[in-house]
Amino acid sequence: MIRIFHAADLHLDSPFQAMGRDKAAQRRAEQRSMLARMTALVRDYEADVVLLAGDLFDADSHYAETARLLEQALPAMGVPVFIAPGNHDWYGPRSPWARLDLGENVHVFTDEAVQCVALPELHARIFGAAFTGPSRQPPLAGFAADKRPGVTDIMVLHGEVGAPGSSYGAVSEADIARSGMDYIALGHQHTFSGLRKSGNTFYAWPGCPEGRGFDETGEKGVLLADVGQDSCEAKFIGLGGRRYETLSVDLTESWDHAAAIEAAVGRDASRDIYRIVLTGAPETAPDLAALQSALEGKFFALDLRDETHLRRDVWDGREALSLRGLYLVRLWQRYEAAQSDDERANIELAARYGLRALENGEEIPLA
Ligand SMILES: [Mn+2]
Repeated sequence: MIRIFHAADLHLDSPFQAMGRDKAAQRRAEQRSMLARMTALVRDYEADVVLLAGDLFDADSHYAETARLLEQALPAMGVPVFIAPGNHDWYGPRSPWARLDLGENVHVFTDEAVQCVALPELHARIFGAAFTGPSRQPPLAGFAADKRPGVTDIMVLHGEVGAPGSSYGAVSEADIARSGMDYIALGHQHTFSGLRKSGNTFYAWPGCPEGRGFDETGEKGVLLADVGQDSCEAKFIGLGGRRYETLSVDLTESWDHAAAIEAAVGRDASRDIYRIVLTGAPETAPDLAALQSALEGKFFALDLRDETHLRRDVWDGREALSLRGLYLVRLWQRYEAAQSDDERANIELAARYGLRALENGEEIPLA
């Protein structure tokens, strides 16, 4: 039985453009701190081998701090570490992988073809391949290992499963079944796959160990897999980083919009990054600026979106002989003539902003 620590898609030094400069720098520092947490986990769980399945860097340039921490963290793991460069951190003579001083225990696969490293003390072989450019041909096309009795075969690979024709190293279930591997440690897709099996080969991808955007929501982490010949037990371990979450909150019945949002979140989100979409037909339009400041401190970052609709009765005042009435009459005519829901929603938005401008005597900036 071999105990594997399997992580992928760290995307260190991501730009975090949506956050503003200070928070983006803070997020990059937090990404770097994942390395020390991973080293601690490798040691705590007494892993035999570490497999890092590509896209450790977000791009081919990186900050000096990141290189230094990687050069410390990987040797400190104290066991063999295998890296299969991906489409974001592909191997080339001038890539970070060729420049870093990673230590004796670290093996970086540098070839597009599958290579093999024997670990006789573990009765195991570690196979792997690299991206050597931003895309690549299917890495396992036609590949089958020559099996040896009593030897556990494990592979680390960056590639896309279930997407025939993908230029990111397409891997099919038939490729996996034919490979002869006992376990394939994959990377590329950012959501944990669960433990899967094709033929006699177990495989999984852990997803990214920390979210970086609203397409990477929920708990993120790494995998610990105990692999034998014909057996595999895998455990997902959350790394405890900041979480991205998206949530929609219906304000139809709500008078206190901030309270409604807090109730819908229902947990301490002060470390996390939320996108909250406001929906429904509230009596009064949500005031995004006021909500943003009322909720400051409840989230690490909050992205509020207003998709509420005006109540029909807001149109009622259009009969009155007033500026408000005249304004609503004009918009109502356009609302009735509108051809699509999108158009109607835009006209409702115009009504809402217009009414608030008329009532408050000042312009409301459009979000
Ligand atoms: Mn990738």
